[in-house]
Amino acid sequence: MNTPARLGAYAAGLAVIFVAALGAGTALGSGEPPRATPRPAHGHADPSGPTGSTDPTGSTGPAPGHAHEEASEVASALPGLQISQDGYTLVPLTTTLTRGKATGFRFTVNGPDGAPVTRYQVKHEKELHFIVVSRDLGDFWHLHPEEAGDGVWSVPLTLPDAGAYRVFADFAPEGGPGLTLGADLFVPGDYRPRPLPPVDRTAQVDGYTVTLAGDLTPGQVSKLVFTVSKDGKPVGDLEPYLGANGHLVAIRAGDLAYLHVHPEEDTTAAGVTFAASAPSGGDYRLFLDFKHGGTVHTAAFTVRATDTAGH
Ligand SMILES: [Cu+2]
Repeated sequence: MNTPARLGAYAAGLAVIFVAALGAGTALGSGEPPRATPRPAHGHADPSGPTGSTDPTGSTGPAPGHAHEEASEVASALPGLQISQDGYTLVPLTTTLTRGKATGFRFTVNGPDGAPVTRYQVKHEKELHFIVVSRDLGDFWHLHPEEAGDGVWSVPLTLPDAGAYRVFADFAPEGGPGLTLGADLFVPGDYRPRPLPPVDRTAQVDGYTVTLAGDLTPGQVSKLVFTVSKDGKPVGDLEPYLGANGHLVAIRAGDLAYLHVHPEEDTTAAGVTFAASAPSGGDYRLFLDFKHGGTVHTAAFTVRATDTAGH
């Protein structure tokens, strides 16, 4: 193998860990081969997973027309860090918003031919998932823009504070790879970044208490189990949201690498289980969306991935 090819293979290997780990959770011991776009073994649970989006495998290998860029191939192993990948580019029509002002935020995803993509695969009930976080990870929104035609996506967006924000478009074009592309937005004003909240296994949101069991371990798949309770009792009737009992996005502190995680099948009525790993040690902010009482709630946790495996 020449050097670029080896780098590509290395990246693909990383990608496998990432996908198996953070992907839909099936991969525990499945020994799936790396090039599993579209989704591996995960059968019906959600063949669609925007996990597809965390699935860089389609891109890290010798994707046509990209094999010459070994550096970008390696970088593409971590979703969300790039504004353009595999010929697809996220194009915000605005990047500066006014603090506190409702905006019809619009963007396109331009394809290899330079034109906006108009045809997408449905993943987790949607063609495109749009995540917005403040770069200090203090704010999080999981939105579903509408494609108004001509490939222009639009979503109401109000950014409450000055600062820098990261947006992620998580999608798979028809016939193309699952991708998560990221771009920065800015809100002028007096910026007061907040420190990352401390590591905590319990989160309070809207009167619910959500507890987390399990650890994020670099390079190793393990289970994260979230249990939702209210007034001291487990909530026994979580409602389906995006085709599952819950939806988890994990973002690495420091560079906002993006992991879109989906539940395992041993999810129970009061909780949700995910199979997860981390691409590295360090702190991650986990945002769990769950639906109850007809409303989607988001519980957020800071989790530290530490390498306990001695490698
Ligand atoms: Cu979504």
